[in-house]
Amino acid sequence: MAIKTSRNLMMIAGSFYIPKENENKPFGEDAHFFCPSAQVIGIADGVGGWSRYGVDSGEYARELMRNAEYDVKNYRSIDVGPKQVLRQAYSDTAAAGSSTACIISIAGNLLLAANVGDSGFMVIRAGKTFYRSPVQQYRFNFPYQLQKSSRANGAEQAAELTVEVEGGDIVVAGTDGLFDNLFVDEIETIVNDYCSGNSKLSLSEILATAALGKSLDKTTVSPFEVAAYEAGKRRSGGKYDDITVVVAHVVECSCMQ
Ligand SMILES: [Mn+2]
Repeated sequence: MAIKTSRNLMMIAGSFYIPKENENKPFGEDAHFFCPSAQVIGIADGVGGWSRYGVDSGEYARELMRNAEYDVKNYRSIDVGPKQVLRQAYSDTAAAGSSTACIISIAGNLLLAANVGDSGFMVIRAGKTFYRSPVQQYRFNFPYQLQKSSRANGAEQAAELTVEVEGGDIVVAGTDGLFDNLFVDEIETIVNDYCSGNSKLSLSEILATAALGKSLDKTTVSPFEVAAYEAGKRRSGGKYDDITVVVAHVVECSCMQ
């Protein structure tokens, strides 16, 4: 039998998570995973407003991501697409609360994603931002979110995104703790410095640490402050939040078929 060899793309990913300091919520409200065998990234950000009802939305986000990871490993909904993974994980999740969610996969030369809310990703090619996923929100600081037992907040509202990628591209995915604190050009600069240097830290850790630095700085200008201003509100400096960063390097591989 002849063995066909084709060029294919895959993601090699690493992640870094900095939860907000809160003794009642040691894990924060973000959750994420990377499944190398299925080539799937998942990111979720539990919505904090539930705290006033005594609900830890981090539970919802973590259960949602556990279910998504279990699904891609065992049931391969990913063969249908990221939105099917989200549908399945959403219907399997029983915790109270709500969460944004982003599922990213790669098929051939296409990056595929299903995204609800304001987590998301960008693709950097040759040092420049090539793509940034759109944010879904009802209004400032109020993103679309998945919530159990709510017809208005299900997986069907996920935006389905398709981006052509090539070897050498860098995918930076994260929650709003990253994107509300670092501007796109700041992320580009960090990525380019990393690629031309020889840091012993991972790129995801460097990005998360930079976002944390800005989140604690009340004198800096942040994307959050700019968005607030555009919405007629005043917020100064960064936004202290849970910070999740997943960085995936897109590489060519020879795969036997
Ligand atoms: Mn957040």
